[in-house]
Amino acid sequence: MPHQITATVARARRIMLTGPLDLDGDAVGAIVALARALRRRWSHAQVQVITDEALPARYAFLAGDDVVFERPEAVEAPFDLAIVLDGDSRRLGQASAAFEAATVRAQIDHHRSSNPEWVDVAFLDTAAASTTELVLQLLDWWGVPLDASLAAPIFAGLVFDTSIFRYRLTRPPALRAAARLLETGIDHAGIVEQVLLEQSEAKIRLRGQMITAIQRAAEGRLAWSVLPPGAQVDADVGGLVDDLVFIEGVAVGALLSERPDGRFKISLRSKGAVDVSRVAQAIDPSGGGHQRAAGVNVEGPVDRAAARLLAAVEAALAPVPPA
Ligand SMILES: [Mn+2]
Repeated sequence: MPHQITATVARARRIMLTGPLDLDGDAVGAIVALARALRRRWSHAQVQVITDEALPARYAFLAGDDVVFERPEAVEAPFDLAIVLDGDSRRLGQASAAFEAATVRAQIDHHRSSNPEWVDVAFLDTAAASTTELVLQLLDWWGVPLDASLAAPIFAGLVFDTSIFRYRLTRPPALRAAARLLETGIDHAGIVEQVLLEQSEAKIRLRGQMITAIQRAAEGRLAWSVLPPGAQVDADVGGLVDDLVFIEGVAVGALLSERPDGRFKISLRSKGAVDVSRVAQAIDPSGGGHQRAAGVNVEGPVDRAAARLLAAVEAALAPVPPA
């Protein structure tokens, strides 16, 4: 609840903000907006952003010079409070030690798979379109005036997670929030271009390879593909899987890509009939996400990863036997 996290924040002097592996537009936007808001509301607080990976270049314009994403080596002493935004505390990579060492551990998130029992203080709302929407609620709760430096990262998270207000989790509060954000004068079209539309040539070519390698399974209701080895290193693969689920007759789209550590990331999308956050967890308990968008990392080789994917999707698509 907002009042619980507010009381926790007000008591803390040294605060760590972090996000899960594979930082996306919502995680970065939420971290940046919250860091700025905390410094304005509680000027005595020292806010440090600690993440496993460096800030992805695509989002550098959101962070500016004032919000620095530091690696876990930069941590000198335990924090009074550590807050994970937009994901669960078990996916922090090397930032995990600093998170766990904090006196109080908190989470602000909208994922269905998050469990408030994993942290001391949780502000979770699965109805929120983005974690940045929850950060906006906190700003209002704290009386921090909304300006363009706060509105831009909040808007970035909102457009990233709704894919520019297309997904079903776009509800009236998200659109009302968007109107308020635009009233601050942010360059909303520019943010959409930088966060979502602009892509590297490598990614466009990768999309071609993914499309060429499409396979169908589960009586055609699953469309899946595998990216060539090393693709994750060469190009940001986020969003490619969307192309697979919007093939006619397909219920679930899945994309396998090899991670730098040799494991495979399985990205899942659903048109709605299948809850892919459950499919992800059926593949491996570490998986999770949303009903229509989820993911899980599994061991290779690729044939074994694909077999686990196909088994889980076929089970999810199987008709329920009559009672
Ligand atoms: Mn999110």
